[in-house]
Amino acid sequence: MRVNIFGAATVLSALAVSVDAVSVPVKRASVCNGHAELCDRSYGNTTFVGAHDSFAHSTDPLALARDQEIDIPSQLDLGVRLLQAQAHENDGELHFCHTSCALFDGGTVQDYLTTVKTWLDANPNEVLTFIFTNPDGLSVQDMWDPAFQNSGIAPLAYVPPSVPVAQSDWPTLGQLIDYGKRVVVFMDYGASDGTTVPYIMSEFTMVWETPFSVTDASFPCSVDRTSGPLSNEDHMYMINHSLNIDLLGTGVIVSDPDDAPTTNGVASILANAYGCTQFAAGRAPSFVLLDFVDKGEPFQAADILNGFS
Ligand SMILES: *[C@@H]1O[C@H](CO)[C@@H](O)[C@H](O)[C@H]1NC(C)=O
Ligand SMILES: CC(=O)N[C@H]1CO[C@H](CO)[C@@H](O)[C@@H]1O
Repeated sequence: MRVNIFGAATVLSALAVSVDAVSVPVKRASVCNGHAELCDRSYGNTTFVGAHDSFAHSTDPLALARDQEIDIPSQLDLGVRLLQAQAHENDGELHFCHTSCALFDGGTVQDYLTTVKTWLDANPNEVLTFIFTNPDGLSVQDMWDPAFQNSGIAPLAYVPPSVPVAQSDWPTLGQLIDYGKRVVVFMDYGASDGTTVPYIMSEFTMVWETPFSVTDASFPCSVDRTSGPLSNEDHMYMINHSLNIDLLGTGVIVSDPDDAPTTNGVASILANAYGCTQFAAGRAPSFVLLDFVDKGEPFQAADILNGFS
């Protein structure tokens, strides 16, 4: 009897697969980004920890332009699921550099993406977001797309049916994983808005940010960079939660590793997040962007914001 029921179910599910082989995934993820509950949670309703200037990692305390201490695979292994980075052209190639390549050169974007692809292959049930900063407006088609294609990440990148996507309209993490589209790519300037390179999406039409280069430890919240036509409440949002110090009163703003255990502590992150909910219909931030992600308890804070503790 048991055997028969089992057999019938197998035939039925095999039928479902053959009838709609293109759109029905054969296997469904049961744990997504480390939590079973997140498989049914909309991407737009999930809080992710992000690494600011993820490529600018160094253990040398004299490397003042560093914003991280640990490398990209270590950041991802810790639980970082948003990688932020800023690119410039260096010798005709796209490099991740902090402000200028003379100050901190993190190597080519293609090498960086290849490193991330290796990690994604080893961690198939993880959804990852990139927010890339393109201050020089370098061509998405000629410079960015080749780096994504050559690294093998482009086929994993999610392309929504139309843009901008409202906060409540994103697929669940389970859907992104099941359909093999578990990388979400945003760019601040120069995205092609669904035309030439549709997987590189315009950040501010869907994600607003709090101010950056903050030197006030109380992190007063306000909506800084954003763009229409969606209302701010229909955007996801990112808190830029890193505290900077004015280097010896010179006006040069650098990130302060000594302070990171406090800034990345649960109390400081939650206070910043709760200060922002007034601009987001009571919702928590989608992204908590941090310097020195290995300090403090940011993943505990994200668990609280996601309702897990
Ligand atoms: C997700 O939705 C719940 C319930 O409305 C809310 O409490 C939480 O802040 C939301 N989180 C995000 C990141 O939108
Ligand atoms: C201080 C800080 O973290 N600033 C960052 C806020 O986010 C934007 C966009 O991702 C970055 O360009 C800033 O450097």
